[in-house]
Amino acid sequence: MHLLGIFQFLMLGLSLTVASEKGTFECEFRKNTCNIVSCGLPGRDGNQGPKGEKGDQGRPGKAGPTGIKGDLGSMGPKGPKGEKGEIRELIPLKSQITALQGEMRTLQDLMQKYRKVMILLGAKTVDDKWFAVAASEGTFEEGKKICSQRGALLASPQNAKENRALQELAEQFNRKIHLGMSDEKTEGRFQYQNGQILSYTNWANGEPNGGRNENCIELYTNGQWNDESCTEKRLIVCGF
Ligand code: MAN
Ligand code: CA
Repeated sequence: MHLLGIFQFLMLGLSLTVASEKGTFECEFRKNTCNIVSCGLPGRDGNQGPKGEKGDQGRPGKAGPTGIKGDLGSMGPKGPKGEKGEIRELIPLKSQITALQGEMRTLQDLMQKYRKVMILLGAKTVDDKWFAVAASEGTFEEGKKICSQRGALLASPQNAKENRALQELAEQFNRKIHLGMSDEKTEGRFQYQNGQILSYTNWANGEPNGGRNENCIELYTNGQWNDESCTEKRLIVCGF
């Protein structure tokens, strides 16, 4: 009984020592080494807490594939009025035109001189046609040959203007001219060398009157025509 008393005394001392540690040790003890005897069974889990706040925005994802082309947009509004064109760009063009005009005048003067010399030599221009004296005399056949050798045809006036030019040559040389038309193929049916019927005539009064004896045409110095013999020798004028 004496030993039991000593043991109880020691246990009481130990209890008092533990209690004097301001409870700190006891709390630590309970936290770390809690057991059935000193703390009891753990309680049930608590209820689910309230929903948390919305998180921060995540990083943007990768770019998606290229989309299909959109429709054409509507026309935009009218733009502002442009500035006045650059007149300076026209300056070189103007000087070029002036230079060309000068060259044209020179050429025109030159043409005038050629025309005068040609007339002197027995040539005349009518629009785009040229007439030139090729021989002082020759028959119809000789005349056709001479002109053909020069790449031309015996003169065949096809309008009053051309006829007037030939008349001037006849006057200048004071000779009648063999024209390039005849009715050798068909009597009374005068035609050009290419076979076409005459589109212009300038017969003198009463002409043609020679029938089968006069199948060619001569041009008088007054410009009128007479049917005459193809073998007569006349001034030969070629048409180019
Ligand atoms: C006169 C006229 C013409 C005729 C010639 C022939 O001038 O009768 O019609 O062609 O003579 O030389
Ligand atoms: Ca005649």
